[in-house]
Amino acid sequence: MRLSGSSEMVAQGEARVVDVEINGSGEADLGDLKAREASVDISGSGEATIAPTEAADLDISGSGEVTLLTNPPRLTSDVSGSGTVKREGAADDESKSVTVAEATGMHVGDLDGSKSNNGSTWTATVTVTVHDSGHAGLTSANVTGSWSNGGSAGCTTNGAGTCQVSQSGIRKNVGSVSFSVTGVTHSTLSYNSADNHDPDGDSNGSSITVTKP
Ligand SMILES: [Ca+2]
Repeated sequence: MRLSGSSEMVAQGEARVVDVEINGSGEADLGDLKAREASVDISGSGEATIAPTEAADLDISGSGEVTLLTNPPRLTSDVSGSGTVKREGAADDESKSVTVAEATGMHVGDLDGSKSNNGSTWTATVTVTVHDSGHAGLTSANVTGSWSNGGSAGCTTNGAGTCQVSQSGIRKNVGSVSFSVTGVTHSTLSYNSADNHDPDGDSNGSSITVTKP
């Protein structure tokens, strides 16, 4: 395709080879044209944007500008005058980086409730499991939480990463109580409450309800 004067053209689709010749101040936007090879010849102040996958052959005389959106393995350019070749694709490739979040911290890995009858009252017990980021039971984590019927409770996990809190003396007219974990502390790991989970689904990992026996 040939452009002369100050014409503009935009092309899309697919082509094996695209051959552009611009005389004057024409503009060719072929960034959306899937081509394996592109050949651009600009004389004057023309501008061309190309995105060839395999090869680019650029010939610029004057103040023309070619923007290369891809990073073709074969690139030949002959620039004379103040012409420029911008390699946006190359710049993008160089700045690409992969960020992998480092797995650290801890979270509640399970909450299980149990209850027992004590004559005129009942007792609710919650077993808390604290996991490290690899979901292994974490020892020596200090769990604190609150009961829905008042009061707070805390416990420190054992070698298996579990500990228990319980509330006794609950009146029989109280049908259920909930225990909500309000915090977990550890000497080295920080608490990520967003990771709390419960494998058996009887809680959301942060709060569990125990119904009376
Ligand atoms: Ca559970």
